[in-house]
Amino acid sequence: MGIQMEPGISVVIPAFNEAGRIAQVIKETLPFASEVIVIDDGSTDNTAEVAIKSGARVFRQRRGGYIAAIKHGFTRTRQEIIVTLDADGEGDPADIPRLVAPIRDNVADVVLGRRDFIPRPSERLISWLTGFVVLVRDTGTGFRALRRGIALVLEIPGRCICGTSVLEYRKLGARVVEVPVTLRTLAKPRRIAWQHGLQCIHVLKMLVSCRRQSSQHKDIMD
Ligand SMILES: Nc1nc2c(ncn2[C@@H]2O[C@H](COP(=O)(O)OP(=O)(O)OP(=O)(O)O)[C@@H](O)[C@H]2O)c(=O)[nH]1
Ligand SMILES: [Mg+2]
Repeated sequence: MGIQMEPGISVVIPAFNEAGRIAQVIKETLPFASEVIVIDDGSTDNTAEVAIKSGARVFRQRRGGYIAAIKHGFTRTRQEIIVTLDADGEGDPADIPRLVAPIRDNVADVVLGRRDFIPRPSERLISWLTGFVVLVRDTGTGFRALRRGIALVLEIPGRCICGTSVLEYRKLGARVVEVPVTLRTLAKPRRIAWQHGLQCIHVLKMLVSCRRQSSQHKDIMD
């Protein structure tokens, strides 16, 4: 019998104008990954050059935003477990082994890095809304591990990943767990998430369709 190999890890880092921070993030990530993939989302600084020099596989795209960047990254991966990590250094790559452990132990298909403090009230509101169907406290985290097979079929509707992504995992029947992760304080102002107003509407629409689906399912079972 051959030796059973542990599945490898592809880390996908979406990056928009992160030349000042990306080198450190890649350096800290490499020891925990089989490959580090950076999607440069139309940066106007030298994010891509810095990322290449730091040892990442880099792909450039026209500015498409966070969701387009991670979805592009998923298609470039070569390993069975994918981790997404923000390029601004807020997540600590040293948490990657704890994040992938539930997938390796086959108790989860998606693992969300739950931040000890969820910064925006709008994110807390969205997680409260989705809490009616999925028990996840932090639905807006950018630090997650997921099976490649799931990542490649995700649509992620909406303006951002908050709320809608967890509802989609549920729709796909994925086992989702949360693992606490460390949030590092950054010396940059927090972006105002204007898109969360519209995101609430997307989340509400998905919640309604989830409820409809589960009541249809109940009818069939009755
Ligand atoms: N803001 C922004 N970030 C992008 C875009 N495309 C990719 N990114 C990357 O997506 C990640 C998350 O973006 P952030 O601006 O840190 O989002 P956030 O963590 O919700 O916002 P902050 O709380 O301000 O850090 C970072 O790695 C960005 O470099 C884009 O179009 N806009
Ligand atoms: Mg950030």
